[in-house]
Amino acid sequence: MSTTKKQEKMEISKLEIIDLNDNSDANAKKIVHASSTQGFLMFEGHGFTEAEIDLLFQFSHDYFKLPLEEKNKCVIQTDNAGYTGMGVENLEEDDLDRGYGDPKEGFNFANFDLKTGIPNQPIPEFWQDKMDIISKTVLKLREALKKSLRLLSAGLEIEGVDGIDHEWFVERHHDDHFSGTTFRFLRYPSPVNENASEEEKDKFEELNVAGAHTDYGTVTLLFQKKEESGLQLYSPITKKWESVPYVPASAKYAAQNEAAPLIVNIADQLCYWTNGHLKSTIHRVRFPRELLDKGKDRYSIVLFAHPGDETLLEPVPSKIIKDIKGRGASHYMEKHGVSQTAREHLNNRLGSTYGWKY
Ligand SMILES: O=C(O)CCC(=O)C(=O)O
Ligand SMILES: [Fe+2]
Repeated sequence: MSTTKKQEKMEISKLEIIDLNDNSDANAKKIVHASSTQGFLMFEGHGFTEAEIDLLFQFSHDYFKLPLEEKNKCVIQTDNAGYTGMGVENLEEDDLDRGYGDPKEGFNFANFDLKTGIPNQPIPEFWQDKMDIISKTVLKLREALKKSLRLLSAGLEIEGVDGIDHEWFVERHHDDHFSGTTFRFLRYPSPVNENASEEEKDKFEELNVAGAHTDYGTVTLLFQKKEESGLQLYSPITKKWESVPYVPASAKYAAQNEAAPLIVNIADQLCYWTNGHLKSTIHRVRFPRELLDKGKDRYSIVLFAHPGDETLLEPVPSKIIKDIKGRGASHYMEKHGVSQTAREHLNNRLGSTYGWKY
């Protein structure tokens, strides 16, 4: 492609950074504002050190290097647990029938006992001596999740018996329930080698290695490496694609040896549950030029949080939400006289005909 035809430089998204340890009303309003406008944000105060995150990425590098035959021993099952090979999953929601998948591979841990963080699935030999670290990581990500859910409950002013019910969302993401919660390692092989021509790299800069989609659960928490950006969101504010930047830890958290903020997005169930007030923002992955120039692969690690399977996705008891009619959980309730459970919503997700995303 000639340089004249080259895409204009993509905007870098400005994402709100939420301190998970700040329980002030102002911070609660801030998280709701970010979630109801951009739908993408960042969390600091998550408690992960760089060394902990590096170790997870090291596991990922080593796992994906295994022969395909080995990885296919625990291939993905209908319960969403296991190995997904190259091209198996197509996230491109506007083109689900295109007949080929995203050029990436992944490994999902799922069916968690959330009290212990232990997944109920066949565990590949490679992961067996690492399961303690996987479980601890999942539990720690869940702690961050719960802090954010308390802030969201406060910011949405969820009505309890005596005042705001800070635990409303947490109780519905309880450790005692089975849920769609999934912890996923992803590898996107570089589509070119470092010696490829500039034209070829131009072309691959426009290739979606994860197709444009929204996530299915409530909140998604993601580790993206500094030198491996590539996540892009379709901003509900600017109606343009923007890239998710790398932001280093703030002085406060750097002093506590905490790694960079987690990248977070609101997903479909929380959007639905809040009648579209919180935005399940469309996103995709494209290789950044710096990575194509090096011919290096991209890795990411993601926790998809879901409520307990039997949780009723009834309209959230908040004045802010109840005033929104004809959408999401309220719309479903008006139409059917009952609410869907989180599991039903998840299972219906792809066949859904809501006709709206925001
Ligand atoms: O790899 C990433 O950065 C994002 C992956 C993603 O959006 C997904 O798997 O749902
Ligand atoms: Fe996603």
